[in-house]
Amino acid sequence: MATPSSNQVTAKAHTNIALVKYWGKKDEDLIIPQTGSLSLTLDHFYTETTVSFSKGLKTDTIKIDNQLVNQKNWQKIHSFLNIVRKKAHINLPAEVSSFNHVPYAAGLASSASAFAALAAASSRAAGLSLNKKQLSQLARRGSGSACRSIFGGFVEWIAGQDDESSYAMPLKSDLINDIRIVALTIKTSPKKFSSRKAMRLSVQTSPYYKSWIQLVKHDLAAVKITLLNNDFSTLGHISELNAMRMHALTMSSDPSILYFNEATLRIINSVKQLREKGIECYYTIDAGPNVKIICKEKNVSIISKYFEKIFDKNRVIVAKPGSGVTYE
Ligand code: 2P0
Repeated sequence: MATPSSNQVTAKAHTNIALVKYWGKKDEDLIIPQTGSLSLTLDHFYTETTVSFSKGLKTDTIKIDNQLVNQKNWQKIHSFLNIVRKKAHINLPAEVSSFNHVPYAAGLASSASAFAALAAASSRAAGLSLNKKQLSQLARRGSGSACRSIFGGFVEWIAGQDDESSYAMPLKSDLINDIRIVALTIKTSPKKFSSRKAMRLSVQTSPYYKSWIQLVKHDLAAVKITLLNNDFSTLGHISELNAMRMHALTMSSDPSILYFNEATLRIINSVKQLREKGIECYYTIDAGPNVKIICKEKNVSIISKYFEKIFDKNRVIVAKPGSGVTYE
């Protein structure tokens, strides 16, 4: 049995961008996805979280960026901490303080880095000593994409069918040295449909959902081959198509959800124009209007400058591959 501990532990985790997307669960409670997915962890965006368990508290005290969280977020994090307490056989309230270095407007899921950092800090503070696979399984319970942020670089989330068999693992590829993400942050208002709600609607109402399951099997296998062969062009091509097909699911669900806005379409067309000019780049889009451009290091400067002319300079953020979860 783990020893109850009031030791304060701080962990840091980076966010990730999916190249083959996770979109839909087969178990809502355990967060078991319908399909596997594949991502790249990014260096620029991260969450740092400090956790201690203490007899001196009446209930969990949770702050994000120095502010007490609202009831909805408190409940979500409290439920996650209950999983940790159960595993560690402790019954002490926690003090959690988290800082997000993920610009809200970047449209990069802070829930991935947030739950990866919380899983690492809370489990260790509770006296558990989990390996990275176990941390990935635990982070998944907070937010699906968080299981991938335990690891750095390219990461595959193996869908599995239960708590034990659903986890992420790192994938090796020399492409890691050269791949870059240019994130274009074009939107600041909160989205109407959370990913969680939107993916549930897609599973329940999109007539194309069954095809998506087959498609992802194909895309995952194909992307893993591109990683082995250092084939950036095919990796970019598949990532771009996979993103558009995920959006076809949201558009074809009832109610129909369109995450794109005018700026999104403008950037999509710009990426195509850049490609026609011989500057190799591809786009991917998550559950929001922001676009992330996948390119090689040698083209970062020309792509950044191109978009800095259209948007503000501070809306163009260049990210490199990032590391997995670390402790301070
Ligand atoms: C992904 N997204 O693979 C996909 C692509 C957004 C678009 O994972 O319900 O916050 O907490 O498991 O992980 C965002 O969804 O959803 C996401 P939950 P999560 O990155």
